[in-house]
Amino acid sequence: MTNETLEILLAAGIPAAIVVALSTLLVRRRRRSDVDEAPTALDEPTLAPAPDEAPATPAPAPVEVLPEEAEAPPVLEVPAPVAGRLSRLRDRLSRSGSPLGARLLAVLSKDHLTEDDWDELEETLLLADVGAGPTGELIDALRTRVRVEGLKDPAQVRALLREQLVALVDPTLDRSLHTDPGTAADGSRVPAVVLVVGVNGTGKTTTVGKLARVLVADGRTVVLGAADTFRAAAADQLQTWGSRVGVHTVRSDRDGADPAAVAFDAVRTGRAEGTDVVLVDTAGRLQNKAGLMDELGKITRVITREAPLSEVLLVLDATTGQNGLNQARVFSEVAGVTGIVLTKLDGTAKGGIVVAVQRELGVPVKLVGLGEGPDDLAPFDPEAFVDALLLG
Ligand SMILES: Nc1nc2c(ncn2[C@@H]2O[C@H](COP(=O)(O)OP(=O)(O)O)[C@@H](O)[C@H]2O)c(=O)[nH]1
Ligand SMILES: [Mg+2]
Repeated sequence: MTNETLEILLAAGIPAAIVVALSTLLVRRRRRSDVDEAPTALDEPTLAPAPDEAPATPAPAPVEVLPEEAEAPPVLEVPAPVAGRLSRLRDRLSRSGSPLGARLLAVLSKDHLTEDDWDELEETLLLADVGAGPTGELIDALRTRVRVEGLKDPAQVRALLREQLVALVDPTLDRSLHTDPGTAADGSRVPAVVLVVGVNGTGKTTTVGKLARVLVADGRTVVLGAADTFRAAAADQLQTWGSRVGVHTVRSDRDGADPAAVAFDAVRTGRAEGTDVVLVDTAGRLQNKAGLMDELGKITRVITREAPLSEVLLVLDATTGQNGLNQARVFSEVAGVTGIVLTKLDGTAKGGIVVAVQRELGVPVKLVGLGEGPDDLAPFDPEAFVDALLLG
């Protein structure tokens, strides 16, 4: 029950006690509908309406009298802590073939490095999607250091390679995710708004779901916006993620609704409810640049009428290499990307894409996807990443 309704009822002479009783009852009913709608597994999306669309009258009561516990809020999952998640990458990389770092180390550990060895190092870096420019820089730096200092024991080789790879990934970039609520022009509090964009299938919805969990674990309140209105299944998928951690999804009840309208609704809901963060999931149809520009442009325009955008995260599938980079370029030109989420890093031995994409777009990788599990999203950290590449 909103304050406005409360005022109207009070003005109509309805005693405050009755109003309060009524609103308590409504809150209870809403909780009950949450319980009923909570799906049990990821692959069992619910078609039930979002809690806010729940009918004012509850469904007919079951014959059996529900025990008192049925009134309790749904059992929510407790997301795993975020710290240390990137270390899981090590195991996953070792499962996906010989990782970049191990191959580099094998060559560098030779007693005497020939020109062929340097060529092999260069080739290894290029094959791992590091990109021509950064590869050249790394080879030059390594050659200089090897010439000046010589390389004696394996620990020294490893330390040198680690240092050079960390420098290449660039530890100076600001990788923090901006999710603090802000202030509107009129001085009122507005939620942080995170818009998630990228090509279809890269892992946007999954990332929004995982990110919601991270934020909830951090004590934030979150609203999800299902602005991929192309398929109802997309909104179901998002809603399922949200409901597992008690997060509400704003969605449209029909396919093909205006994504900008849903995004706007989500942000307005977040603002009205005093939510900390609104995460907006989008469709990734890359029909053509003009169409994409129209759609994303409209979404950003309507969102910023309610609250400024805190982050525009571009989701990129690490397994798609150069092709992914080309797509990323289009999105970054259209959407003003502030951070990259590199997904499916568990499925590739080519960690070099981190370097290439940052150089290409001039935007830091902020998060990485390490698997399909609900807590397989980690904040990106150059040192932990390089350590995973070097397997120890
Ligand atoms: N292995 C792996 N799979 C992922 C990761 N992120 C997403 N996926 C999978 O990629 C597929 C597409 O994800 P989805 O979020 O629906 O992509 P969207 O179309 O961009 O929203 C799903 O099967 C996800 O489980 C990841 O980090 N690792
Ligand atoms: Mg999706």
